[in-house]
Amino acid sequence: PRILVFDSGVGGLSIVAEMRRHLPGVEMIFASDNAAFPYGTKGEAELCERIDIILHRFLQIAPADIVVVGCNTASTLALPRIRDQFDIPIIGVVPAIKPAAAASTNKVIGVLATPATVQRPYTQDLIEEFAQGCRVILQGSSELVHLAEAKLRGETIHPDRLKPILAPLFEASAGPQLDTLVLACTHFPLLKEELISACPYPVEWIDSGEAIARRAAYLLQQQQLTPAATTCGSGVALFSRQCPSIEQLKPALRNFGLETIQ
Ligand code: DGN
Repeated sequence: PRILVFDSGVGGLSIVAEMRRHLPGVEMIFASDNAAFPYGTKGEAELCERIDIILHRFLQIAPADIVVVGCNTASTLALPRIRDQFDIPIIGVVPAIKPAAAASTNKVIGVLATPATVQRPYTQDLIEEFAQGCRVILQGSSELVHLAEAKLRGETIHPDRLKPILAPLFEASAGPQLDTLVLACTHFPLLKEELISACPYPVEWIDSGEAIARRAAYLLQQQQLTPAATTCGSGVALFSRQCPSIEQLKPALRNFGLETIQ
């Protein structure tokens, strides 16, 4: 079986990593719309139009059994219309607010995402539906997306660079402290070590990766596409634009088991 994970940048790789861990025998296609990076700052109409065009193109090159929209910014906006257009299962990655609300002892959670995701009605609906009785502190950052991209191109990211981004989540206020943080952008788990070091005290970190891999496993089983349990599946990275910085990404892509780069 073959799963295509789609994002505008390297964020989709955090999802590829979870797929590799849970479904080692599956062939992975990482499809990056790097020509339109970053999605987090695009207008809604422009983004919807772009996703329609590029997903069709990627699926023409690499037909897949399942598509994962490995981007919270795109999923919280365009999932219904993507599902309308394709007759294969589409898995969206959306903020893991429900498990975070359940895990939080103090009932104070933080959501770290792109500025677009924190503003989406979809995110507000998740909070209303699943975080009743919780204080939810939202923080949008595009800079973290760029820092994750830089890290995967080989740059060292000092945790001090992340401290000002995290600071608003931990600003003192009356009442209990934040104890759970949702990584609601697929780029951010790629910076988890640095984020842990930059945090003023230990918190519980929650992202959507594992749940997405479990959902994919279930859907494959339903289609009776069981991956070989022992063999290691191959991997391909597709880019919508060829550019020199892909060279810098190659070592990281290989670490995610993506050997062929097109
Ligand atoms: N990785 C995307 C997300 O999960 O929202 C953000 C990528 C971007 O283009 N900003």
